[in-house]
Amino acid sequence: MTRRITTVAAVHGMDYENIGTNERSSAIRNGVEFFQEGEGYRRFFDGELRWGGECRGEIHLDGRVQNSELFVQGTALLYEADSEDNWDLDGSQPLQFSVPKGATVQRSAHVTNTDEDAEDYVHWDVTISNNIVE
Ligand SMILES: [Ca+2]
Ligand SMILES: [Ca+2]
Ligand SMILES: [Ca+2]
Repeated sequence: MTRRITTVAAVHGMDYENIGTNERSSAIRNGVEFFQEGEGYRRFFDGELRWGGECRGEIHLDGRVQNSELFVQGTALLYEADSEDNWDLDGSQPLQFSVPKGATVQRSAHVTNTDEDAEDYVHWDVTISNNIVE
């Protein structure tokens, strides 16, 4: 049986500034993906927020369906340096949870800049629904 996996991710972030006002941004990201029973883990959602000239938040979710339940493994990342395209990883948080058949589950990830003395963060509220395709 095919499952339809619907993801809605609300994201907001803060870019700390030594001088002047901290820079904030927010967005909503959506995704729909289909899984067959027993497939191996594969990517079903990528989300990104770039803001403030220095920050990029990312979230990556992989899943597999077993007995109609969706098992999710993922990671939320915060990159911060002198451009939004930087690869200076300053924080990460793993995600692991499951979404029973017919259910909607919400999980949050709050990633702070743990590498430097800064107050940058990115926050994700992810809502995933696992429905049968009729
Ligand atoms: Ca900054
Ligand atoms: Ca900035
Ligand atoms: Ca940095």
